[in-house]
Formats: sequence, structure tokens, C-alpha cells
Amino acid sequence: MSRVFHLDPPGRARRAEPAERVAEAPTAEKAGIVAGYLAPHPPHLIYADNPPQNEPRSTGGWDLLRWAYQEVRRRVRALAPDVLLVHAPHWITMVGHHVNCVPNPKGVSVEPIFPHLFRYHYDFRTDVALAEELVARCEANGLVSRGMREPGVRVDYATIGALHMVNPAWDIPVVSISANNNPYFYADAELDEMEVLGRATREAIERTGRRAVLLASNTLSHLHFDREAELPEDMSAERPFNNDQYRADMKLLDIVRNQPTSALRTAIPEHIAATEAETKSGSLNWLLASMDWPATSGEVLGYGTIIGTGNAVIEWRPGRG
Ligand code: 2XP
Ligand code: FE2
Repeated sequence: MSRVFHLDPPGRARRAEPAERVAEAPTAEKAGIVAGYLAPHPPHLIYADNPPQNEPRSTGGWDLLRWAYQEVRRRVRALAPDVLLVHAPHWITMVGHHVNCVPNPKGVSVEPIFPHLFRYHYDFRTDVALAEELVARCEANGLVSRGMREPGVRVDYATIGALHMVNPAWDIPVVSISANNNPYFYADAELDEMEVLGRATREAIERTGRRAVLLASNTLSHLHFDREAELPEDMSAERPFNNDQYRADMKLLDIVRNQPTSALRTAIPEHIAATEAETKSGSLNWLLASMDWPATSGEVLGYGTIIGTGNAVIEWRPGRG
């Protein structure tokens, strides 16, 4: 297992509680994907959270969703993963799948539609060995892929948003994966490609012996209002965009809660067709494919709307029947 530590980027020693983390070092039987979360990233959640890294200040809001994330934070701490892998729809790549291999991404991430809510100063560590292995496994599985090694490239708000909500301490290394834009040109046909990306992800995690938590940074129903309340966090203005969107979200969540993940193979594309869901970018399929579509149901930790869109925080634990 020493390989897990010896191949880490030099900066990893800066992580919090290194001694404790070594004590919790993964053993061969504990390595692998220990949990996956649907972790939506609307900038409003970070704005409402008021972390020091975000410039705008709020009076709160979207509390039920943020309580759901508090529970995720507690669970992720207890799982003590080596790495968080995140697939996010706003790091868009036109050709293939890219993996951020920059050891210490640092900068300001800005939400282009809501810059008054999200201007976030980030500074985190990449698990470079796993990121590079993922690029290699993508290539071995025949995917067009690329390691992104330019330190100056700004990290998108969907990656930062999910990571902040799950681990605001930023003391767990990260592997960040781009969303190839093809689904937006070819309906949902390219969701199949996420099977391959998922397999490559699983193989890379196994080969590096990591204990990994996966994050799919996606909202569900994705129509949103084009007018904002004077106070953005005025919760009296918050509601589903319309009842059809809400009902389609509930139909999907009913399947998530009561059926094994295999039922989602057809339910996700149907839900996308009904709601313009952001899962079209492939993050959720990547998550489930990486876990090899476990025969478990998911646990919905929370659901709420954000400027009309439907957002669910969901946990899947592959080891649990
Ligand atoms: O899709 C996004 O990330 C948006 N910024 C829309 C805002 C709220 C969505 O869910
Ligand atoms: Fe988004």
C-alpha cells in the first residue's frame, strides 16, 4: 500500500490530519469506490453557505438542500476516502474526455450567469497519480482523452460547487473530469460512452489502490426562471419551474429509492427527455457505470428547487444490498 502514498503529489503533505489519515490508510480489501453521490452544484448553494472563499455574502436560503449536504459531509468524513473524483457538466470539452492533471489548481471560479452569487477562490490538490492513470485507462479502453496540464486554466463552477458542498475543508485530493459536449449535439446517444468512461475510472481506481468517493455534479429537471427575486435567497419565490418538471423528478427519485440502479438505465434517458435534465451531460451515468451499476437502491438525502430547477442529493453505497 505504500504506493498509494509514495506516488502522491508533493503538496499532499499539506492536507489536514496527515497522521490520522495514514492511520486510516486503505487496505487492499477496502480500496475501490466506497460511495457515489449525486451532488448538484447550483451556485446558490455556495452563496447561501457563506464560505470565506466566496466573495458574495448572503443571508442563507435553500436550507434543506444544505442540510442534505451536511449529512454528506459527515458521511464522507466517516468513509475517509483518499480521493474525490468529480465529473461536471460545465467543464465542457469538444473533443474527448479530459482529466485535470494540474497538481495544485488555484484561482477564482466565476459562475457566468450568476457572477453576483459565485466568485470562489479555490486552491486544492489533485491526486496526480490517479489522474494520469485515468488518462491511460481511457486510452486503453479506446476513448479519446487528454490530460489537462495547464496550471492557468480556470476550474469551472460545477466542479468547484460540488467539491465545496461535499468537502469545504478541501483536505481530500481531487480528480476532476470534463464533460464531453457530444450529448448536446446527438441527443442522449453518447450516454453509452459513459459506460466506457466509468469502466476506465473503476480500473484506474483499482490499479492505484485508492479508496474513492465519486461525485456526479448534476441538477435534475433543469428549466429555470429568467427573473430573480430582489433578494436572491428570498425563499418565498422558490418553487418548481412547473408541475410536470416536479413530477418527472419525483418519478425518477421513486425509482432511485426503490429499485436497483439497473432500472435507471432507461429511467435516466426518459427523465432527460421529459425535463431537459442536466444529467444529459453524462455525470450520473458515469457515476453509476464506474460503480458497475450496483444492485442497490439509492438514498435520497434531500431534494429542493433552485431558481425552479430540481436538485437531489443522493447516496449510493455499492457494497450494500
Ligand atoms: O446549470 C447551472 O449550473 C446553473 N447555473 C443554473 C442555475 C441553477 C440551477 O440549477
Ligand atoms: Fe449546471
